[in-house]
Amino acid sequence: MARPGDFTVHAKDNLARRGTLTTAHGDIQTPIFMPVGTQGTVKSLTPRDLEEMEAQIILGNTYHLYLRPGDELVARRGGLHKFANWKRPILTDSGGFQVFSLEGIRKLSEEGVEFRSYIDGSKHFFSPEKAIDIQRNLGSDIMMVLDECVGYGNDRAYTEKSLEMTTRWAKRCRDHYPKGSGYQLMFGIVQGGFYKDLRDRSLEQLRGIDFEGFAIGGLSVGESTEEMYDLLHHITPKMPADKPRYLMGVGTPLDILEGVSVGVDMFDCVLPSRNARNGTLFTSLGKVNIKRAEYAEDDSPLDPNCGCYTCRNFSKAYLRHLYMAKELLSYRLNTYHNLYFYLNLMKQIRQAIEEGTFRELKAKYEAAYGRE
Ligand code: PRF
Ligand code: ZN
Repeated sequence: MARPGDFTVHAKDNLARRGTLTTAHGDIQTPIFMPVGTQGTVKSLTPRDLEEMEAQIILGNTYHLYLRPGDELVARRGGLHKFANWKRPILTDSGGFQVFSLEGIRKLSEEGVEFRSYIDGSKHFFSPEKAIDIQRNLGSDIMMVLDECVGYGNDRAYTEKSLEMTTRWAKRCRDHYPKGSGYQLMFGIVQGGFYKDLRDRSLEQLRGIDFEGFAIGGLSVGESTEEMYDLLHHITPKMPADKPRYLMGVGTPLDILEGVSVGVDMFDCVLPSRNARNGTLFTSLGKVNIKRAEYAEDDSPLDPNCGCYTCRNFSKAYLRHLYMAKELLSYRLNTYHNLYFYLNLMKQIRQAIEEGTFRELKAKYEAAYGRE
């Protein structure tokens, strides 16, 4: 019987891996994309929708759920799975990104980070231990350590100091919840900005701490695609081969294919759901901006090759109308399609790795999406 934290790689196609990660709420087939449910909901969708499109795991945010409705309130309701009626795995981000990117930080110290609520401006403090306590109250299957996501353009001295602190914080998180304390897994996060030797150092330090998986943080923070790919190619193959690798907050369909090609197993990003609400839709033939006038009387489906509820039942003309009228159904149908598209991309990726045809699949999407 597999136990939470077990990770098996079944097949490889060059560096791309096809694996299974076991959690307390079921197995995850990798490579996988995790829809983002920041506030305990993937915006506009029900758990039934997500199950129907075969979402295997969703993401929740420590930062948001701590501020509202409060992690203790969620714990009293039996945890996030029960509260949100989501029975499959959940990964929670630590707040390390939201605190640093969304709001004015008050004070960053060895002890932790003081920040102001984006809701009412009140002061709060996250230590590494506090970030874990909150994630224990939420009851996620995978907890992330508290890290500092270093923004693009920081100098070497700052980045070096920051990564050393992120390592100490990672150690404190693991010490606060040693391996085997419960069903929840804990992933470390590699930082180090765009300095390859600092990334190496971050990875070496984290490797010495017993995590069930490793994430790459601090990418997609304003750098060019070339810089991101260069770093991904450098660091991913060096990460422990027997543990899942998670690229945080990335990305476009091409970014995901690039990540998989160097050995990434897990992804999350707001792109498909956020773009859906802006009317930008991902299709097998490339991006479609549904608000364009050319679709006003277009009776064809959004994507002729898509089997989702939206594409099977509605025309581009109707989707454009809903968008222009700002109807609630626009958000829902568009989100359903975009997430279905991403999950279907991952399914194709898993199959291609098993069949040894990943290169061909990647080339096909590069043709449809063009390399920027
Ligand atoms: N750290 C954490 N969450 C994240 C990131 C990070 O660096 C990123 C960077 N793209 C997205 N989400 N904790
Ligand atoms: Zn569709």
